[in-house]
Amino acid sequence: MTGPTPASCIPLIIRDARVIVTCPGRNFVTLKIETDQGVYGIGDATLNGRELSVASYLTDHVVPVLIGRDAHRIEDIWQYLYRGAYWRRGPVTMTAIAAVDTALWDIKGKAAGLPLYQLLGGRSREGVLVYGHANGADIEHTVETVGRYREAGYRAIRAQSGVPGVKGAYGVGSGAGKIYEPADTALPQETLWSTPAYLRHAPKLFEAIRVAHGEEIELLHDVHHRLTPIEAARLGKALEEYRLFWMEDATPAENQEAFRLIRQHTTTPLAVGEIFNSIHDCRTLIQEQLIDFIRTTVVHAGGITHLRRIADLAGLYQVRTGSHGATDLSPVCMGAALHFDTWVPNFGIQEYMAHAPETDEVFPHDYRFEDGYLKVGDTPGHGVDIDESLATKYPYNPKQLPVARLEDGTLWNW
Ligand code: CS2
Ligand code: MG
Repeated sequence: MTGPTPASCIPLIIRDARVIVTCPGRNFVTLKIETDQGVYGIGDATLNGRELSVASYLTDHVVPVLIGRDAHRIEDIWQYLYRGAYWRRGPVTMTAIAAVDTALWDIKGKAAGLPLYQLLGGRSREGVLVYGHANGADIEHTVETVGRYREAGYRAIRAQSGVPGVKGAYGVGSGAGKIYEPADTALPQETLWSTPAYLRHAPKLFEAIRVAHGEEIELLHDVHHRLTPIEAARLGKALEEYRLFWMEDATPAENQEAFRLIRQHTTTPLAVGEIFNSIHDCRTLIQEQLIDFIRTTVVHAGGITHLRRIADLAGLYQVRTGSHGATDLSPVCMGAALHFDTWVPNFGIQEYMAHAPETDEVFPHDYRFEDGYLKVGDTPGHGVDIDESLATKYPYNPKQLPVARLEDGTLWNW
């Protein structure tokens, strides 16, 4: 039986794609894809501190092969950019692919008149549980900041505090929405790290938070790759009585097997994955159930199309999602992530740091915070746009992520 082709199946030919680099508070790279029917989509392509590499990868190598293709063919275009490039994986390539993929899902949603979560399989929950960042110069300050997040309605809070004697320890910087890692300096800032001081300090921080705020609030902590596996095991054990929701990036995870050792020693839940860009980075971690939460995100792990594959693998092993959502991921990534989170069956939690007001103005969006949850709107696509003329008012401003050194000068994991 044949009949007229439904409007939503008519090919949407890509006639233009361009990269927009802007710095409304911090640097963001956005890909905008336009079709011959006037429908357009946008995708986040921001790789903090390496922004221009992705911009060039897109402009020089991806945009030329997109023109003339049917924007509806998301899977085929994904495979074309991944397999077709021969050089697979890596943060630059996968961020570029993610930007295309996110923009194409946005276009498909707009063409169908449906919000993205509907295309993925519909709503699995009413709201997306998020955690905010309580950073403090010392324990007292962090305890106070946790209180402010509770008052604002957060049900889950990540707590970090300065470590006595360790100047510039990770995660302790300026307030909400501000840039807290990159600096305007020509060379990266050199920060100090002392594992013994940190290991003495961290359990005291969580003891003080539980005493002040009770048992109900969910607490998270980011170790930011700073420990060896046996040190991570020790910290996990020491934190067990404070019942963390998770301990994040306890040790670098290039060697996935390292987590076997941590896992043997502690029941503190483990989260990993913000710097992963492919399912192969987390295969062992997931299949051996060495982690509880996988933190890969839309922008750095190949877009919705690839993130879905990672989440499905994780689901087989009761590993839940917990996507990265720091302010260096643009509102475009956040919007797409929230649609994903609204659908994904094995959802865990979503990281959320409010963006600076000027960022929100450049990227108008329809998601909103309510009572500890983020909620997506029903705008077709992912619900985030870019104000291109406003974006031009904030030119690119090169910034550097810091590095860390031990007290004797040895370069360490940041
Ligand atoms: C962090 C990030 O949010 C997190 O968990 O680890 O802030 C990370 O340092 C930045 O996103 C790096 O770009
Ligand atoms: Mg982290």
